[in-house]
Amino acid sequence: MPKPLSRVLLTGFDAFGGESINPSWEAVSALHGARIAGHRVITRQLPTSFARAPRVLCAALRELDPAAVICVGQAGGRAQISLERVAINVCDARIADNDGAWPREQPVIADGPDAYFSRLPLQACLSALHAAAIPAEISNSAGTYVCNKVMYVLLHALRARRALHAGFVHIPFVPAQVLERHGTPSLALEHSVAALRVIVAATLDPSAA
Ligand code: PCA
Repeated sequence: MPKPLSRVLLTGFDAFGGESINPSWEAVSALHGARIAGHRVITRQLPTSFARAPRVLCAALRELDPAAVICVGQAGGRAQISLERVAINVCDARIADNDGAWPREQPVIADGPDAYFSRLPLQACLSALHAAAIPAEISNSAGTYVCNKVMYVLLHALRARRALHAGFVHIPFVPAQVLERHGTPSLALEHSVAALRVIVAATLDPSAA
């Protein structure tokens, strides 16, 4: 029997904030089962819930023992693929989450460090995205909503596993979400899917970027 491929875990979120879709899940699920840089992509959907998303993520980490983890979320209003540099130890919601929770000025983990830096090769990812003509930037804030919490919990959970690549990527709205939002940027889903492919490849094999 051939050895099964190492796994890379991609997560996306369910819809929130009155939207009927979340492009992060649309983009991530399009890659389920794909083989990239000698790894098999496994996907999981996280609920846009401060309480439940970390539980689903940590259960997936235990179950799958992935070689790399990239969590993906929607950042409505942003024009580019955002490679998040840092997660901070704050939950401060602007709107209720999908469970009706609305935390203000709370730590993600009491007594946790102020912040965790991404463990993705951000510059290699950025260069590879630009080489593929995909608009992308390094972002210095993942916000203070569920995505920031998920990124913080991910990096906290893996803090002793230094060899493992892990981080967070925000993607823009898709065009169908901005039909009546004059001036709000969007990016076609196929570009976000292509971006995730590029990011996974550059992460698993930075020399190829
Ligand atoms: N984006 C939100 C949470 C879920 C998602 O897709 C955020 O940026 O926190």
